[in-house]
Amino acid sequence: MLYPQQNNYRATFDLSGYWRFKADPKQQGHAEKWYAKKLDGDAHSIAIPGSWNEQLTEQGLRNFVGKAWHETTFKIPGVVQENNRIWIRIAAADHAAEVWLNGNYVGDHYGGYMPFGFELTEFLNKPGEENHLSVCVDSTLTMHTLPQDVDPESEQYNTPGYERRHLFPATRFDFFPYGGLTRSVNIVATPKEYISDIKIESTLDGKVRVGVSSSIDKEITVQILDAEGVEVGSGNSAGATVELKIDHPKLWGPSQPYLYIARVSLKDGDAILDQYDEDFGIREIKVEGGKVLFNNEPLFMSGFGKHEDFPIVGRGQFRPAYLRDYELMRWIGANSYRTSHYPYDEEMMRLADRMGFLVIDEVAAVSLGFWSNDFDDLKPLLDNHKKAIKELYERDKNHPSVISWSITNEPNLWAEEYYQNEASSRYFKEVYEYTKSLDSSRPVMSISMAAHKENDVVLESCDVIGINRYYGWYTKPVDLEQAGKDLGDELDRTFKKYGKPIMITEFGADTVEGMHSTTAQMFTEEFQTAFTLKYLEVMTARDFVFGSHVWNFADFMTPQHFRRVILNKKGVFTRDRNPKSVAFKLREYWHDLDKISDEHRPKKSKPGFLVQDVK
Ligand code: GCB
Repeated sequence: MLYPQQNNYRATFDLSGYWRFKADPKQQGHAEKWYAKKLDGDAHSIAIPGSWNEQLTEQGLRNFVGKAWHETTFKIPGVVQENNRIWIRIAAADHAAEVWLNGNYVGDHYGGYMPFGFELTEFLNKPGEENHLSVCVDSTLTMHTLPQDVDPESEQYNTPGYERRHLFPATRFDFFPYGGLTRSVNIVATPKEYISDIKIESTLDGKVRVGVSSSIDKEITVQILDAEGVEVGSGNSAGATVELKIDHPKLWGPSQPYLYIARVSLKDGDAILDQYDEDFGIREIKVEGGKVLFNNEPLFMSGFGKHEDFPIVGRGQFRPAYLRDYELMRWIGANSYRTSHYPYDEEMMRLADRMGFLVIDEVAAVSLGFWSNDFDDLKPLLDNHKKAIKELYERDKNHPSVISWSITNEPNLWAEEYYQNEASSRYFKEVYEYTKSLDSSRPVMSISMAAHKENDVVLESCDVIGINRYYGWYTKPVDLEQAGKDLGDELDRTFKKYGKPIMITEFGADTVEGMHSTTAQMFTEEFQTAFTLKYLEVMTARDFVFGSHVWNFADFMTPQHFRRVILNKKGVFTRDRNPKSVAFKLREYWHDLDKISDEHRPKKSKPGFLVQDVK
């Protein structure tokens, strides 16, 4: 469903605010029809968008994984309701949602981090009257979902390599399993006949192809407006595709994130039935001769793996923090980041388009484990994996900032015995080919963990390779000379084997701000700096390495575990976004690095104008 937009033909209302909330650990809600009337008993207020774990910690919900009911009421003005279709659009429910309006079942959606919507028109009360909206969100995960998890009581839970029971709450991944309605909820009014999707493809010479889906086959017109609102191209078609040309197009890139608007109208004769403005940028990313080229220049990516994780908010929409994170990335000289390990809020993508950041867009296939050598057994997971990729593609296809799809992060992290075999190899080939069939214009990335090195089956299925490595931290700790050597040797072997450009998508050391030492001492700020600089030295010496993303941008919440001090502390910034010492070194390094073309750098931050900035 298109991002909510208000214009002469469409209206949208944001349902953000304090809703009512009731956890359902005994799963009574459906039988007792909690959706049909106002929640009673143990109901609390909850701010939406937001996850329940951080807001309702003192109500015993800190570690709650399961079903919880959310409700609110709203009214729609008669002028809006009378001649339109009315929809609900939920930008994300982690991880499953069922929706009722005025006691009527409206629909459900499985899969977190993704927008979905349903038509409400037939279930609405009379214009101006109150409507009761109820959403049951379930944060439970299984072996077949993305992200994947297992029932802690099942046999699959414990593998010889690792006891997942050690994590609390139990997860297969290293980030907190927040649940809830984590992003915006909107009511959207569209005309009876409406535009349902827009796909924009362009080439550097200014050719633009706009594909439009709509509720009715009528004439489509497209007007292209430049950043000043001046028309620079137009076209129309009786079918669903309009092709046109912009003369002397301005390209989109980090140094000049130039956006055009495609104004799409659905017409009946002279009458406009519906209209929608979609932003797009003209740019090209391709892999050629072992290099990644962005607008025909070699690309070097500086930046981070991130998380959507903030104090108080947990994993919930937080617009000021999104902006601040981009400002900090600009300050430090980063031109890119990865949405590790799940799709981020579309507000982040929209801002990346405007601020000129390059994004590796990752689906929530994190630390996948396989439980069989038989490919057919993996099909339920494969179906959900493809569905998640399709939904991510549908949502983010027109963002110029999105330059690559990451289809998985570190499969086989838990060292299950069923992995380096034909079933998993075929699994990833299918995922890769499916992604390419949706979008051949962006390179597909697969990201591997250390165990299988250059022989990891997942590396067969990608255009560019991502490797996460922790030599000097998890393996042979402290010895950074050896770490540099091991990393360099592995990089050389991997490039020799595949000839594909490689990026180090993670490397980092947990660091407690304020810890210092004159000798190499894990957890100190000096060690984080030395570790980071060693990795950068090894990578920048190799032309086939097209980027380095430090793990992580900021400290983040994760399940309790003997390896973590509440947070994963590998942040270059603290959880509340203050720099650790390494931030200043990275800043110098990336600003001086001539491998990064000026065209591929977002605009620099301005120095403070009241007092001088800290160097
Ligand atoms: C990894 C994972 C990431 C973890 C990180 C760590 O390889 O991809 O999710 O947080 O290591 O800090 O251990």
